[in-house]
Amino acid sequence: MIKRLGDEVAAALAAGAPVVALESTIISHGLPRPANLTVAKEIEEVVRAEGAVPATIGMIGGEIVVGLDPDEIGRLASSDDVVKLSVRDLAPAAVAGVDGATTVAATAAIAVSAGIRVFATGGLGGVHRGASASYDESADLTALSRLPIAVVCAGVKSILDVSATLERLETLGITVVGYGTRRFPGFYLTDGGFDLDWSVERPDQVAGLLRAAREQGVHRGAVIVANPLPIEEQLDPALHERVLAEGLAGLDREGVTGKAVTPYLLSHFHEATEGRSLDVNVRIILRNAALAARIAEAAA
Ligand code: PSU
Ligand code: MN
Repeated sequence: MIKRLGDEVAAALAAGAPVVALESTIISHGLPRPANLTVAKEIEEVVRAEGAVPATIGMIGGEIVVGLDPDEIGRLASSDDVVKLSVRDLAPAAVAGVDGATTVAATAAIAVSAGIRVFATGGLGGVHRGASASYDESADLTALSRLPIAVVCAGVKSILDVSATLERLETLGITVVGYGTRRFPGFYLTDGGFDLDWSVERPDQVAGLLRAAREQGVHRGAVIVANPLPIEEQLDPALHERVLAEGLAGLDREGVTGKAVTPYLLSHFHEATEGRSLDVNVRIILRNAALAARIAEAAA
């Protein structure tokens, strides 16, 4: 098949029960082994504990799967041959018959095509530092400008140009609401340094916002629900600044470009902080998964 729903996801969608889409690139390219597999399972458990059905999305042997089973998740977590797939890669990857992990862009596009309206991830892709020369801006942004889905994330990683990313989110007409805050979160850091125009306090308000957008029938882009870490759980800002500077210098020195940039910087953080950034990353993902499940329930 070209696209297949897992049994549980198919049943939940047919019944109008809450479903949360989850991406697979964080599993294959965003987190180090073997923590990646443990975390992938924990994310699903958190979604279930909140009463929703998890739909981890990826590609197995060229087939898009919405609701990977545990064996398939294990395959994406442990093989060296998993290809990072954005939206434009999906058709060639199907023809090549590869195993692939979907980015935020591809996961959101597949989720919407399957009728899923809530998605949890760690942090979005965005505008990279130096993008005015390199043009390196994640396809996550343009994809989300066209997709009616709520994306729960902790903002965009501080490895990016956060200010430029916020400008592009505005230009592309992507709604951004802070969850319990009017400050845009900085992924590892609670506060990314910029104000937001809107905030919500409860999951049912996000559900109401999605309903309003549907009933208005005007805005067709995504709603980013920016969920910050509590301040006591953030990465130490001084450590963060030092490790980031080293990572950016490493990119230059080793000539890393294109879709290798995000995985390179993430793994640098995990190594250079001796796992502290990994712990923070995992907390972010689990908190976002729990919130997404509550939103999905309120919207169901
Ligand atoms: N944020 C994370 N970990 C990740 C990513 C984002 O905390 O692994 C992944 C997501 O899948 C996102 C992708 O869609 O990186 C963006 O990559 P690029 O910049 O190449 O578009
Ligand atoms: Mn890129």
